[in-house]
Formats: sequence, structure tokens, C-alpha cells
Amino acid sequence: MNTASKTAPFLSTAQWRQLGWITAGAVAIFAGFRLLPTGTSLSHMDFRAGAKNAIEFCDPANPQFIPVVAVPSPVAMTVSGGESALVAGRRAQLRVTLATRSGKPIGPEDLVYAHTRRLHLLLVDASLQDYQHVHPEPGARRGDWEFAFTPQLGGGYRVFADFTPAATMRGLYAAADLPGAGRGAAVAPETRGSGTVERGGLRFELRAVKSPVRAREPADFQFSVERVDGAPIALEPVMDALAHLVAFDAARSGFAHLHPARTDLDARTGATRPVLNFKITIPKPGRYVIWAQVHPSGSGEMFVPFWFDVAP
Ligand SMILES: [Cu+2]
Repeated sequence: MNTASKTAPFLSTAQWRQLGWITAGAVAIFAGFRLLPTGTSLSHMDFRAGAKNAIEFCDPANPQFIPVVAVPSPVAMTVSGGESALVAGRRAQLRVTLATRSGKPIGPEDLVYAHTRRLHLLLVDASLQDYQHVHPEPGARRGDWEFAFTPQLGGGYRVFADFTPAATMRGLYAAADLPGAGRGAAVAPETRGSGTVERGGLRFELRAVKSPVRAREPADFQFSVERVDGAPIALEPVMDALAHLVAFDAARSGFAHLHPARTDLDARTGATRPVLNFKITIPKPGRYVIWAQVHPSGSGEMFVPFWFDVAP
């Protein structure tokens, strides 16, 4: 057998050229895909909670009270802008800055839409009598999120952030404090213990199905809205649900964000007293407030507080 044929190329020049083009094409497509904005450049490793990750993995089917302040979040959150301290009644233009513990900024492409928004801020004053829920917009610099709010009360506000990284698809939280001028408001006695609040011709009721509510036991709550005059009432969706309940403990160590068991929005029309069911498990006994966020049509969004005790 002659050696010439052994080393002769097994492809013709034309075939080599074709192979070259195909390879070049494949490389170009691969490079093209690599260059496509794939959303987040962060990985799940960027959101690993160093400590016991009680803060992660909020299971929407069994909402828990999240001890946001007690457990270090894998996300660093700072709030800046506005004046040195909040002033009751004065609108403050503020900025939240989110970054991973290693300092990587967390921008809009790093968070997925959850309840119609990428980032939810829950702001509550020290007396728990003013709760506001705002949705910051991405700022000019990656990691910055701009928002404005008008504190109703003096003293400082705690800001809780609620978001879902695209890299983990699991709810995550962080918290920061906003100092405020003046003394905080004392808790007004008449707000204690009443499961019914009347406001603007509407009657709101929140009651625990089984009383007392006990720590570490799943508790069912029923929330209802009706017109004092008995006329039919419609509820407009708020962040894709008919109402949101947020529970805070007196120390503002964390919160629980509850959504109605019923996810369909059919309960919007025609009823005279729509009733929504919620479930929550609270780990520690003590005094809590549940703020209901609801949008009765024609009344705009409303925030209504209900106080209750959790027994040991
Ligand atoms: Cu929200």
C-alpha cells in the first residue's frame, strides 16, 4: 500500500471549504447567542444566604412570617436621597440601592415580575399606624431604584423589600431603616382589638376563623368588604389579586405577605359582601397588625389596619 494515499486528505478542497463555512457559521451563531441579552448576569450563587437561610424560600402556599431583620439577607440594601430625616407630610424622593454581598448591583433584568412588579417596598412607621406599599422604578445607575413617598407620621420608617431574583426564582427580602424627624406616634388605643373598621362609607372586617390565633399553627383569616348602605360592591385587582394582607409584629422584625386563596378575579362584581380567605402561620406569640390593601371600585386603593394577638 503506498504512503501517498495514506496521507492524502480524505476531503476535497470544496468539501473542506464547505466544512469551514459550516464551522464558521456555527461559531457565529454561538457567539451571537452569547451576545444576546440573556437577562440576569447573576447566578444563584450570588443569592446564597451565608447564614441559616430562613429568609429564603417563602412558600406562597403556606405563607410564613419572615424574620427579615433577624436573618442576614444575601442582598445588601441601602436607602438614600431626600432630606437627612423624613418629615411627616412632606414628600420624600428616595433611592433604594440593591447589591449582592459581593457588591454586584441588582438591576431590573436580575429580578422577575412577581405580583405584577419586579420590586415591592413595604414602608411602616414605628407605631405601625402608617403602612405604605410602593413600587420603585429602575434608576439611571444599575442597582439603583427610585421612589417617592409621603410619610404620614413622625419618627422613622422601616423599609422592607420584597423581590424575586431571576437566578433563583425564589422570593427574597431585605430591610433598611429611614430615620425620621420628630417623635413617632403612639399606638392609638381605639385601634386595638377591633376586627371591624368603617371608612368612607365602607365596612372592612378581618376575623380569624378559629380564635385565639396560636403561634406556629396555620391560621385562617376571612377578610370582607361591604358598603354600609348594603349596595353591591366591586373590588378592583391590586397587584393581580383582590386584596393583599401584610402582617407586622410590634418590633417590625419582619412581615408576612398574604394573598387570597382565591386567585380568580371573578369576585369582582355583583357581590354585596365579597369575602376573601387567607392563611398564615405566625412563629411567635405577641401583638400583630395586619394591614389590608384593597381597591373598592370608585374609592381608590385603601389601606386598613387590624390588630390582633397571637397566643402561645
Ligand atoms: Cu407591590
